[in-house]
Parts: sequence; C-alpha cells; structure tokens
Amino acid sequence: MRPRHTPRIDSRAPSRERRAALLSGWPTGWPTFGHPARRARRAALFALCAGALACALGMAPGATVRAAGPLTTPLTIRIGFVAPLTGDYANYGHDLQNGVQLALDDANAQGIKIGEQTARFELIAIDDRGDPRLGIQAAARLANLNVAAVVGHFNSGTAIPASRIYESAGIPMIDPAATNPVITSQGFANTFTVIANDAQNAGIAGAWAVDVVKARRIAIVDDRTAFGQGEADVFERTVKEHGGNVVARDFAPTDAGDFGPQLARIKAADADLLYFGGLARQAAALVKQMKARSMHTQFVGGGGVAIPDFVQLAGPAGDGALAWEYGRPLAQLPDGPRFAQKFKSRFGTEVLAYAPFGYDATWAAIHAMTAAKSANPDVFRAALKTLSFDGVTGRIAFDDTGALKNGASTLYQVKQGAWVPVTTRGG
Ligand code: ABU
Repeated sequence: MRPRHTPRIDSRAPSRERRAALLSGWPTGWPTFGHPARRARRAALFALCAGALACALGMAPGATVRAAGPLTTPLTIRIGFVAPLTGDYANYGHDLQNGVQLALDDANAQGIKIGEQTARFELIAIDDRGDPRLGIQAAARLANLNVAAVVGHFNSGTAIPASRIYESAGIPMIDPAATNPVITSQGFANTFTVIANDAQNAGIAGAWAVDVVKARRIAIVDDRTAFGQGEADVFERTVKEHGGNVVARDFAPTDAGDFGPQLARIKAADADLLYFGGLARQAAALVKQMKARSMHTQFVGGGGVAIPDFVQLAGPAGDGALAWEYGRPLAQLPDGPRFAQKFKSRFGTEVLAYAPFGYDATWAAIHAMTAAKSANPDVFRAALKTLSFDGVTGRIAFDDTGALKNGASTLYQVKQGAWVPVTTRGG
C-alpha cells in the first residue's frame, strides 16, 4: 500500500480538552472551579445561553461563537467526516478525506460568506475502520459535537446505520462514496448522495453482461458486506430480468484470502463471466487465484475495484479485468484535470478513487449554507434539496429521496497495467 502524505487520524479534530469542553458547553481555556455538581449546572447554563445567543444570531448548531464581538468575527463551522483511516480500506478513506479537506481549504481561501459573516470551515475527521459498530459511535460523537453537516461515510455498512443517527440529530449527511441504494430509500430528510448508487451501477453491469457481452454462464461472488452483497444482488436480479443464466452464486467474507472452494465451483460450472461484489484488495486476490487455476472466465468488478491498487496487487493476473465504476473518468470532466493537478500538488499523491466526490459533497454543504445564509441545518436543509451546481464530478442535484440525479457509470479495463475507460452510461 502506498504511503499517504496526510495525517492518519483525527488530524483536524479538537483536542481532548476542547472536545470535553464542547460536549459540556464550557469554553476551552476557561478555568474550572467549584464543586463538580455546581460546575455541571454552570456548564448547562452556559450551553443554554450560548445556544440562545447562537439562535439570536441565526447560527447553526455546528457553528461556534468564538467570542462576543461584531458580526465580522469569523464564523467557525465544523464539518464532520467519517471513513476508514486505518485497516484494509484506509487508502480509500485517506483519498476521500483529502478531497473533503481540499474543498474546505478552497472555501476558506475564498472567504466564503454565510450571511454577513465570513465562514471558517473546520474538519472533524473520525476513523471508523469500515466497522459498523465504530461507524455508529462516530456518528453519535459528531451528533454530540453538533457539526453542521457530515461528509461520509465510505462504507455502505456504516453509512446505513449512521444515517439513522444523523436523521434523529437533524444533521445532513452527504455521502460521497457509499452506494447501497438503501441509504437514500429510508425516507430521511437529512440523507444525500453525490455518487450514483448500486441500483444503477450494478444494474447497468447486469444488463450489459447479458445484452452486450452475451455471457451465457454467469457466476457471482460477493464479500458479504452491505455494499458487496447489495451490488451482487442487483446484478443477479438484472441478469435474470434480461434472460441471463446465473450458474453460480457464492460469497467470501472480506477477510478471506483463499477463494479456492468458490473458484472450484465456478470452474466446475464452466462460467464464462464472473461478477465480483467487493473492493479492490479482494478482487486482486480473486483474479490471481483465477489465473493460478488457468481459468478463462472474464472477471468483472463492481464499484471500488477500478483503482491503481488492484493493478499493483494483481500484477499480470489483472490484465484484461473489467470493472464498472461510478461517474465519468476524471480526465474527461471539464474540471477534472485541474482538480487532479491541484490534489497532487496539495497532498503529493494522485487521486485514488472518490476524492472528487468528497470535494463535491463538501461543496454541496457549503453552497447550501451560502444560499440559505445560515449554517443551521434546519435552515440550509431546504437549500440542499433544491441545490444544483456543476461540481468536479458533474452536475450535483438531488431527487426527492436525496439521491444524486443523473449519475453516470463507466466501464474500465486493465490494459498494459492501467485502468482504461471503455464506455460510459447515464449521466
Ligand atoms: N461504493 C463503493 C464502496 C463503498 C461502499 O459502498 O461500501
């Protein structure tokens, strides 16, 4: 795995002391004195007064009053971010965090105004390791910190339960990477996605496998995550709707390194196409083991596979692999090359996967606050719902459920050690 040049975890999070102060409502740096019970009552009173003052100023729960003073005092707005920053998915998480940070850097450099006040955006990043249990804890922490909005999570398996917490707290979650369609089908007012979902991506892949590739014997393997299983289910359903023949449906948990039993069944079923629902690391292990068994079955990945890590991990076994990925190729987008260059000079690394979606999700929150002249979610939520702007990844606008309107999907193939776009659908 390539080293990242970004801090690993919670780089922009408040210090322990400041977090405790934020949670108690007592300002950082102010002396604590007196009996703990009296201190707690004072803190509660302070929180009440600060809340009342914030309301009087038309400020958000996520906005911090720095000090009493004129309205020209910068308005600090905290944006939450949750993704795996350690563990097997950390490379996706760092890439995404860098996209979010770049958007906040740009907004801070532009001196964005929310109403009369210049906004100062702060990132509070939390590592959930892609673990639903940690994802829920992270969401609860961000809700306690009263962030104005959350950009995240990366994994569908953490995004789905976390979305319920943000909904209860009234905090908009703008997801740049998690793609299980359940995320925006729960009837929530605070859930948005700036990336095409797997009903689209895996649906397109299923129809293409039958109608274009004309695969006759299709096998499917998934990683048993909410994401991988979800996209494999959509793929299978669509293949069958199009009259295709599924000869094997199997799975391997995300920590499985050995696909021997699954590949033995797929080889015995004489499959001509294998669709994999899961991420790049496992996909690379799968194609290596297919090659070791001299299998000639065409490998097709779903989302999250067409990244350089797949090519590095798979080596020559990756040649010819196909994968359907969300959105259009960055190089073909009007602002794509400029974004890629800016990203490289800021972080010293290339865009890996979803950084541009992280950038657009963050700007969706900022544009909505600017339009509403408020960082209070109760005020700017309406602006999010009617938002429409040209982001790096394309036009960002949401349907009634909060899902991205007109998302695109692109098929890539590994040719001479690099992913090359083949065709784009939708968008
Ligand atoms: N959508 C790509 C991988 C992340 C997820 O949805 O779990």
